[in-house]
Amino acid sequence: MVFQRFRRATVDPADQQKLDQSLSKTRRGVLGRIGTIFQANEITEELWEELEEVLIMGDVGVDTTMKLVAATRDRVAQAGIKRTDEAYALLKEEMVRILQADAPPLDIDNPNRLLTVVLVVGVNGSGKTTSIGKLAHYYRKRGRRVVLAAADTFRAAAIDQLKVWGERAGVSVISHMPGADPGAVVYDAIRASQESRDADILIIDTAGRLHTNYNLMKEMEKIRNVAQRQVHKAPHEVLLVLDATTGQNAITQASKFGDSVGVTGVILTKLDSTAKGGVVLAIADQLGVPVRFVGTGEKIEDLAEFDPWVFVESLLEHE
Ligand SMILES: Nc1nc2c(ncn2[C@@H]2O[C@H](COP(=O)(O)OP(=O)(O)O)[C@@H](O)[C@H]2O)c(=O)[nH]1
Ligand SMILES: [Mg+2]
Repeated sequence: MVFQRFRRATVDPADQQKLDQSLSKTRRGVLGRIGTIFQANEITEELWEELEEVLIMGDVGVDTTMKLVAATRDRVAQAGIKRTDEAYALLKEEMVRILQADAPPLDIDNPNRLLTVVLVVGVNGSGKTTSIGKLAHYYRKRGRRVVLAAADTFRAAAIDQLKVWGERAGVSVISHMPGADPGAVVYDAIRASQESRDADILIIDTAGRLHTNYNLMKEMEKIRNVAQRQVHKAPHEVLLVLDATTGQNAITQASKFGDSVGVTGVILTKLDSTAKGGVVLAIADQLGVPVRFVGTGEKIEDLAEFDPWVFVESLLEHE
């Protein structure tokens, strides 16, 4: 049995390379030992225990590790597999499955829709604004017309920061004064996208923290509602930005947003500066939504489309 070296045709080779490079720290960390574990001569109880230990230390998390190892062991037993290389191939397949390889494509490329609305949420410092700048550049390069909405009105600096990214990416930014109602910003941004600016993707930046007596989730719901009233089925994607360097805390961050904002996908940032890349598996598994993009650095082009096969191959099959 050979691991399928299948890659989705849609993934840009440049993206594959960026994803691969951003995993170098993770590869050099504990997860890099998985290959060695499977170089053993036979499949023993110790092999599975060692695998569990390495996965947990590699930020895959206890629950996801248990699930992954149990699924692999079951398949090994059912198929009567005796060779470690064959068991290794099954582990990779199970990893790809956990990474939601069968998820439908990102709902941003629908040619029949006039305006696609993407809401970006996450805690402060996770990399929302930076990722939005990168996304604007990414889609613009692909011939799309992008507009950004500065709905993080909590801090003046946040609005300015988005404007800087808008300039870099060559797209317009719709903003109000600091402290303005984010719903009103979104309302204006949608109108501007539909009318004068003739855009086909609107990406909304949001706050990660508010005054203590104000509910962030309520605000997100309000933004959702404004979008929904103006554009059929908007927001079409709600992307949660998570910081990979926080490891398992990323899961806790995510649970704060919970179901209330209806997250449809994850942008995992700072994969380049952490050995905790194993958290990708925990995120996809625990949140039940696919990782769509990864941040691979601080520059505008440092964004890669996430692909489960490329991830697993890069993590485990590197020469
Ligand atoms: N190395 C690295 N740094 C990143 C990445 N994404 C964001 N950052 C940095 O993370 C910090 C916070 O980003 P920002 O976009 O302001 O986060 P926000 O508060 O969620 O909007 C900035 O210093 C960014 O340069 C990434 O993919 N890799
Ligand atoms: Mg920001």
